[in-house]
Parts: sequence; C-alpha cells; structure tokens
Amino acid sequence: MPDKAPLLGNVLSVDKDQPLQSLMDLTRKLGPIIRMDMMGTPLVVVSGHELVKELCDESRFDKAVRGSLRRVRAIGGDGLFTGDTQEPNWGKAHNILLPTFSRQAMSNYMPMMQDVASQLCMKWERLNADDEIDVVHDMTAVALDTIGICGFNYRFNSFYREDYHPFITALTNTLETCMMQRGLPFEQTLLKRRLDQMEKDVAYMNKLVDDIIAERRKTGGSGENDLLNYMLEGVDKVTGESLSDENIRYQINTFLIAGHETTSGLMSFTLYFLMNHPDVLAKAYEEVDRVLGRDISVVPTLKQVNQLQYVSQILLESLRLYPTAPAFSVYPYKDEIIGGKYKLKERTFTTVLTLMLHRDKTVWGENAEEFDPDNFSKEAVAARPVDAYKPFGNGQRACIGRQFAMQEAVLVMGMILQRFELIDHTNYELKIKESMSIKPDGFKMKVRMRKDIQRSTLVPGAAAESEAAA
Ligand code: FDE
Repeated sequence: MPDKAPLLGNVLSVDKDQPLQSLMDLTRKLGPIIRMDMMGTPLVVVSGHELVKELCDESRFDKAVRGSLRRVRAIGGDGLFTGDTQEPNWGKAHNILLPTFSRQAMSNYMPMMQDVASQLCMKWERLNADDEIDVVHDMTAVALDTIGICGFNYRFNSFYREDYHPFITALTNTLETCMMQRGLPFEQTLLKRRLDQMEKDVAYMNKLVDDIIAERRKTGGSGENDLLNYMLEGVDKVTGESLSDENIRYQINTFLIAGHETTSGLMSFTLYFLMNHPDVLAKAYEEVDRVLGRDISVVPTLKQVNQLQYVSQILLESLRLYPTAPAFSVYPYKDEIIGGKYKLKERTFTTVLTLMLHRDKTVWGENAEEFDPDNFSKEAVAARPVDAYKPFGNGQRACIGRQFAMQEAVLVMGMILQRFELIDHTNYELKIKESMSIKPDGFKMKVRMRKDIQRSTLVPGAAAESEAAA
C-alpha cells in the first residue's frame, strides 16, 4: 500500500489529471497488486497475470459498475456498458444485441464503413504540403461518423465541419465531468458550473436521440440495416420481451460513449507506432500492396480487409501497449483469496489495470515495453495464456463492439497505407491524455500521396459496383 494521508487515505497518491499514469508508476514500484484506501473505501489495483486470471473467473467475480463508471449512468443509464449484470435490461439487451455485433452481421456495416473511410481519404488526398493533420481529431471523426451511420443512420458529418458536432462536445464534457468527481468534500460546490452544464448537455443528447427513435417508430425507416432497427424489432428469446424506447436511447448513447473514443484512440496510437517503426511500416505497406493493390479508385472489400493479417496484428499490438479502455473493474461475490494469500472481502472494488497487465514481463518477456506486432503472430498467440491480454474486457461483460471496431480500424489503416506516406514533421513525442479512455495528446502529422498510385476510374466506387454487377 502506498503512503497514506489522514482521512483522504491514498486519494492524493493519484494525480488528478493523470490517475492512470500514477497507477502505472505505483505498479512499477509496488508490484502486481496494490491496495489503496480512497477515503475509507478500499480500492485494489491488480496487474499481474496470475492474479488477473483469477479475477476473470466469472463464477467468482462480476463486473463492478462503480466510481466514475457509475456516474456515466447519467447518460448511459441501464444500457449495456453501465448496467449491472443483474439488472433485467442488461440480459435482455445483451441477448438482443449480441447477434447484431456478430462476425456474420459485420458485412452489413461494411458499405457504411467504406463510405466514412473514403471521406477521410478524400480529405487527406486534397491537403496541401503545408497542411497539418490533427490525428486524434480526424480519427474521432471517422469513429463517430461510422457508429452514427451504422447505429442509427445518422450522419454527424464530421468531415463537413471545423469543430465536432454539438453532440460530441456535449458528450465529451459530460464524460469529463463524470471523471472529475472523486467523491471529495465540497466537490458538488466546486463543480457546480460543470454539473449545471452537464444537466443541459444530457437533456440535449437525450432529445436528439429520442427524436431519432420516435421518427423511426413513425416512419418505420426505409429498410435500414442499422442497430436501431434491430433494437426496435428485436425480441429477447429468454424473456419474450423487447427493449423500451428509453432503454434503446441508453443503448445508442452507450454505443457512442463506448465506441467512438476507444476506436479513435486505437487508430491514433497505431498511426503513432507506424510512424516510429519503419520496419513495421515497410511490412505493412508490403501487405497492403499485395492484398489491396495500387488502384485507389476501388474501395477494399470485406474479404480483402479480412486478409490484412499483419495490419490487424499491428492494431492488436497497439492495444497491448495502449489499451484505449485502459482498465476494467470487478468485485467478488463473496470473500475471496487470490494468489493464495491476498484477501478480498465480498464486493471489494477491484480494478484490472490492463495497461500494466499487458506489460507483465512474466508473460511478455523482457521486451514487454517494446512495440512488436510479432506478439500477435498465430504461434505467439497460441503459446500465450488467454488472460494475459484483455483490451476488450472479460467474459460476458466483454466488449460487444470488438469485431466492429477491428473491422473499421483495419479498413481505415489499410486505406491510409494504400495511399499515403506518413510524415513526422514535429518529431512528435508521445504524451498520453487521459479521460475515460486514453489517447495521444497533441499528435500532429502530415501525409504525402505515395508514388505509383493508380486510378482505374475517376468515379470512386464505380469499379466496385460494376464488379458486383458482373
Ligand atoms: C465494453 C467494453 C469493455 C469492458 C468494460 C468493462 O468491463 O467495464 C472494454 C474493455 C472495451 N469495451 C474496450 C473497447 C476497445 C475498443 C476499440 C472498443 N471497446 C470499441 C467498441 C465499439 C463499440 C460499439 C463498443 N466498443 C461497445 C461496447 C459495449 C456496448 C460494451 C459493454 C458490453 C456489456 O454488455 O457489458 C463494451 N464496448 Fe467496447
């Protein structure tokens, strides 16, 4: 346990702007399990693989929706992410939504993902040599627009505006306010302005989403293959019930919360790693050229995306060193002992710090801190214990959007690599920005069109269509 202050306990051991990086430092100093005292409430932070393996046993531990995640219920309600496993709506929504995120369902989302990825590429193709790219901004635009269209056929149109859509400003502020509250004395007074703003923001977001749901109920839509339609029509086989409009709103908010920052961070970190590892970049170019070819007027097909094996290894390795959802929390159903000696009382809030689990040298070796996509070769994966890598959380409460996010990220990285050289004009040094997720702070780059690009047709997509028709 780190040194404690009276009353506050270890609250001050953790930097308020960089709690995760504080916990990383503490873990490096104190080892695979740290016990902390948050003003009388115990918090246990675990990052050793052997201990995490036990925490992933779902017969003993369940997801804990507490602390800042609990506060996110202001907008996520009893949606999948912030619902308790025992709440009836969690099971209902889980059963209804699981098939809509299955590998099979992914082909339905492909055209919408291609649409948004093409918008990004078109923007970058038209940049001047002195134009700089705000990487996180553009990756957020891709992730948000993709989940908007696939989720409920709404176009945030991020590539047609300077700033973010007002929904995102409201969402980002709300999440920040949720993260800022730490249950300290006088917080409600100190944060009054933010809390008032949050109330307005939540009302605005709910209205936007509720209107979309009401409109779809009225018109029935026009045969959209989006998540909203699945939710309106879906019936839970176990209870025979469907989701209420209020719960559908919470699910939509949830997809936006859980899906846009994490996926955007994933693509941003990956570009950072590519730019800083010329050997990896060269292999990635080789694969993309072999699988996608040099003709950029045809968008990659689902089959091609699934063949970009090395690109997907790069993304997985990026999620190892910087899991964009950097931790998840559980509690024991009853008193437990883990690792043969650490007592955890019933319901103790226990956080798995994936950021450090993924750097556990007993699993990842002496070079655990180094970027190496070969960690995800078939042989390496087969030789490794499964619980050593948890960027998508665990068990039934694991990420439902995993395939969705990976398909999108592979497509986008593939299209970027097919077209562009990446230029590190600021000599960027990685700095982490923390909120609910992590992302590279202040990351800028430039791109230049690669040589020997071909365009078989002037109309993007026309070739793909005529291919399909033939
Ligand atoms: C979930 C999730 C998780 C878990 C958390 C806890 O446990 O707390 C994690 C870790 C994650 N997730 C991660 C991630 C990463 C990425 C990139 C992503 N993610 C993406 C996405 C997209 C989408 C749409 C999503 N995602 C979604 C989601 C949801 C809904 C959830 C919840 C589930 C349940 O049921 O619980 C999640 N995610 Fe994710």
